[in-house]
Formats: sequence, C-alpha cells, structure tokens
Amino acid sequence: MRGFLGLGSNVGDRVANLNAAVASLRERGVEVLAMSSLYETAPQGEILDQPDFLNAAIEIETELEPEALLDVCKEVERALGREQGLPRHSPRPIDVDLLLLGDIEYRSERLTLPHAEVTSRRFVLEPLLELDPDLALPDGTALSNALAPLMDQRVERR
Ligand code: PH2
Ligand code: MG
Ligand code: MG
Repeated sequence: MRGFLGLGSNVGDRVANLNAAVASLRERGVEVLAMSSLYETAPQGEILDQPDFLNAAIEIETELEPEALLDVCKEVERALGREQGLPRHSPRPIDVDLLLLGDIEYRSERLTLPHAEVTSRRFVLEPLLELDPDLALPDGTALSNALAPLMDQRVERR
C-alpha cells in the first residue's frame, strides 16, 4: 500500500535527523519511494516560542497495518533520541507522523487517518503536494484545494 509520512525536526542537526529517520525507516522494512524538498517552517500549534522546524514528507510502500506502522514510526523516534512523554508540541529532534495510508480512514486513541494536519498545516500540505500534486483524501477531495487558507503560515522551500 502507498502511504505518506511527515517528518519534522527542530532540535540538533535537523538535516541529519531527517535523513537518519529515512534510513531508520528503511532498516525497519519500510520502502521509501521518494522524499520531498526540505522546508524551513514557523512553529505551529500549542507552543509557538520554539525554534523553526525543518519539515519534509516522504512517500512509502508498506504492507503494515496502521497501528503496526505507527509502532515503527515511534521506534524510529526513540532510536533517534526523542524523549517520550514530553508535553504535546514540545521541541523535538524528530517527529514521524503517519499522514495518509492508501484510502484508509481510521481512528483510535493513538492514531487518526488521514492525519488532521494534512488539511490544516501548510508545513504538511506543501511537501505532500510537491510529491504528488494530484493527491486526494479517501473521500476524493483534492488536497490542492486546502492550501489557499494556509498561506499565512511561514513555509520556505530550501
Ligand atoms: N510539529 C508539531 C507542532 N508544531 N510546527 C512546525 N512548523 N512543524 C512541525 O513539524 C510541528 C510544528 C507537533 O508535531
Ligand atoms: Mg507532528
Ligand atoms: Mg508526531
């Protein structure tokens, strides 16, 4: 199944952290088909007073079910030195978010698919549309339609 993950880092060597996440996903059997450009982005969400993020999206191929893929994402975060249990939206060396997985719509305590940030965060949407400008939600809504209202969020392609 084709899927998309969002990567983010705002602590340490951000470029190295993003590349290490890709390598670590591959080591765990997740096929990484493509990586977007890197984007310098202003912090969004509950903690705005923290360093800029470097964000990217990757396209993957996997047979893992959503919860198992989430487990792999969490393992990668731990392997790259991310502390667990910090307040939501704290600075982090690496964040690996499951954004889209085929046409799956799924909700559990740990995971919502598609990820809510796909249509509300420019730092997620812009790298996704770079990878596939025709990307759509499982209900068929074109993602390119979601970008216009988000343009006040600072995102610079590097
Ligand atoms: N991740 C967050 C909170 N805020 N802001 C930007 N620009 N990029 C992120 O990856 C990000 C964020 C929580 O995961
Ligand atoms: Mg995140
Ligand atoms: Mg996350």
